[in-house]
This record gives sequence, structure tokens and C-alpha cells, in this order.
Amino acid sequence: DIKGFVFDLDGVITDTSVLHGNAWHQLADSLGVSWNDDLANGLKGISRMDSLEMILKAGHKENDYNQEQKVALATQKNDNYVAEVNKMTPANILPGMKAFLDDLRAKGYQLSLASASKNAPRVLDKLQLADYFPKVVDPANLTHGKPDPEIYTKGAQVLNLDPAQCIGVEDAAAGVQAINAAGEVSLGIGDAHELAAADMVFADTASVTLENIAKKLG
Ligand code: B16
Ligand code: MG
Repeated sequence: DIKGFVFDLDGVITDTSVLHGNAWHQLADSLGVSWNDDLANGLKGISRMDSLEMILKAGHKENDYNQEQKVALATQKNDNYVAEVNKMTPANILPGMKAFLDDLRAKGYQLSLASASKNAPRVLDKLQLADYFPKVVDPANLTHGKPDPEIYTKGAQVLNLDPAQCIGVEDAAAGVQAINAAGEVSLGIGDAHELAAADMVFADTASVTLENIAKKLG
């Protein structure tokens, strides 16, 4: 029986993926790395430093900067990103997600957060959702990022649940892979082809309800 839900944040609860994308796009432009949709999609769910590496590699510039310079570039991107996050309000919660979280809470499901973002607590605060997620996996303590299962394994652990008792909710292919490898039921939100590995896929957040999940679980 399902007893808990382990949530991704960016692209699931709110669309910070657009803000991340804009901030990386700005940095890529300043480095002379050309930007495209594939690069933008590939960064979803990927940690800050791994994202920077992907961008530098796309422009064949991964050897042009030392570690200290790379940290400075990542900090520059993050400063721009945080300035945008600070403008967020509960109106930035994706359609249907507040109602879904309320329903889950009312029905006694346990909730945890498995976001790769170090800014997740700030984002939850801005959305006024911090109360819903007393259990947040700290990405600073992870050895491996998504698609490694570690963050989702910990997402179940903090709830004292077996992975099989949890549904992991993701918008990114790397995240779905992580959920599957952790032994949880994977719920993907987005393009059915991109998220083909998920146990169930919903086209958008508004269609994610307990009723629709029950139908797909059969
Ligand atoms: P930060 P998620 C991920 O969040 C984002 O999808 C990804 O684009 C971002 O680089 C990563 O968090 C790290 O974020 O720079 O704020 O630590 O999708 O796992 O909720
Ligand atoms: Mg995401």
C-alpha cells in the first residue's frame, strides 16, 4: 500500500525550471556557449556544478576554467536565480498542486521533498508550502545526484517507509530513473516519450489527483 509521496520541486510544485533556464542561458551567453532546448532540458534535475559542467562541455570550454573559477561562475548564476526566486509568491504554485497536497495531507499520506536544489527551502518558503514538507532531503549531503537513486532512497527513509510504499513525483527523465532505481513507484509529469520509463505519466500537474493515480495503478 502507498503511504507516502516523495516530491521533486522544480517542474513539479512550481516552475522554477524556467528561472533556472533563464539564469543559465544568461551565463552561457556571457561565456559564448550557444544555448538550445536540448541543453535546457538536459539540465533539469541536475545539480548546480554538474549543470555548469554540461554547459561548458557543450561549448568545448570545460578545460578553460579552474575549479575556483567554476565555483565563481556557478555563484554568479545562483545570485541571478535567487533574485528571481525572491519575487515568487503562492501564485507560482503549478495548477492543481496546492489542492493535491491538501488532499494528500487530509488523507494522511506522508510527504517528503527530494529536490536537487539547495534553494528548495527558500522556494518552499516563498510559496508558503514549508509546513507541508517538514522532511526535506538536504542535497548538500548527497554523494551522487539524480539519476542516482540516493536522493529518492533518502526521501523514503526520512518518512520511515519502504521505498515500495512511496510514489516519487518527477518532471525530469533523470529523476524518473532515480525513482525507479530506488524501488519506488514513479509518477512522471510531462512528455510521455521523454518520461517513458515512468510507471505512470500525466501530461500536466492539473491532472495529478489521487483519483487519477488510483485509476492508473489499476
Ligand atoms: P540549485 P529539482 C533541480 O531541482 C533543478 O531541476 C536543476 O535545474 C538545478 O540545477 C538543481 O535543482 C540545483 O539547483 O542550483 O538551486 O541548488 O528538479 O531536483 O527540484
Ligand atoms: Mg524537477
